[in-house]
Formats: sequence, structure tokens, C-alpha cells
Amino acid sequence: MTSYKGGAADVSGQLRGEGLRVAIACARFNDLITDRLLSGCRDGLLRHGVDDASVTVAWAPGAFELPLVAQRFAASGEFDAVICLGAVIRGATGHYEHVAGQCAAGIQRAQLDTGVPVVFGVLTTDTIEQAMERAGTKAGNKGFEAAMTAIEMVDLLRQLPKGTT
Ligand code: INI
Repeated sequence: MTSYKGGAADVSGQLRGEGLRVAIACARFNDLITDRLLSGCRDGLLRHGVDDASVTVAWAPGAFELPLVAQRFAASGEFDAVICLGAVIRGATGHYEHVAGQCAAGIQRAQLDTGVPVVFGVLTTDTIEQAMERAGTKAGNKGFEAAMTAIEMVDLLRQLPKGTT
């Protein structure tokens, strides 16, 4: 891997979390699941060098509210990355598509508008069992993965040309 200097390059982010300030927006809805995502996320940050004292957590009512919280964090200039954690479960709602879709679209918009990485650590599953599997049982922990994505993206963006945001 070489650093970008305006010419040919092959860049990727490393998992170096030292000195990073990270905000987490976590949904309270389905907190049986999101509590586990949050634990996995904190663990992932800590294991990759992020100081727990540099991590701020805000609880939103549900996944639908995560983009606004994330946008506020990202626009503040106080954080290097924002992580959104939630669990949208199809079996439990008729408006699954709206909640999940708007959550994803809003999170993407927050990162594109601000230039700060905003990670989609939101489970979208058919059943609560599938969500449990992705929240620290047999299919890993999406919160832990989200922590690594945040750290990697900060390091990657630092190597890329400056944008307008
Ligand atoms: N919010 C979730 O985070 N997960 C869900 O599965 C869910 N369901 O099932 O409806 C959910 N709904 C609440 C939604 O996110 C908003 O908080 C609510 O609509 C108020 O805006």
C-alpha cells in the first residue's frame, strides 16, 4: 500500500484507533439487541486503541431517529467518526421498509453532507432470532464490525485528497 500523493496510489485504511473521538447513536427500540450491539461496539473500539473516555453515546428512541442524531454529531466537528446502532425487525412491524430504508438513507446523507464517516451498524432482519445471531451469538456482532469500519474509514479518509465537506 502506498500513500496518495496526487499520482498512482493504492490506499486503504488501517485499524489504528489511538486518539480518535467517536460518537455512537444507539436506538432504544429492541434494546435487548441494541444493548449487545453497543457492548460489541465499545469492545471493538477499545481493542483497536480508542480510549473509552473519548466515546460519547446518545440513545435515540428508534432507528428512524438515528440519522438526525448522527447528523448533529457529525456536523459538530467534535468527532472523527459516528456509529449508528439499531435493530429493525420485520416480524415486529408493518412499516419495516420505511423505518429501515429511511434510516439507511439518512445515515448515508449524514456522512455525505458532513464528510465525517457515519457507519450503518443497524441490523435489518426478518426475525428477532436472526438479530440475536448478529448481536454477539453465532453470527458475530455487528456493533464490533461497525467499530472497525469507523476506525478504518477515518484512516482511509485521512489519506485521500481533501473534499469540500
Ligand atoms: N424502530 C426500530 O429501531 N426498530 C424497529 O424494529 C421498529 N419497529 O418495529 O417499528 C422501530 N420503530 C420505531 C421507529 O424507529 C421510530 O422510533 C418511531 O416510528 C417514531 O418516529
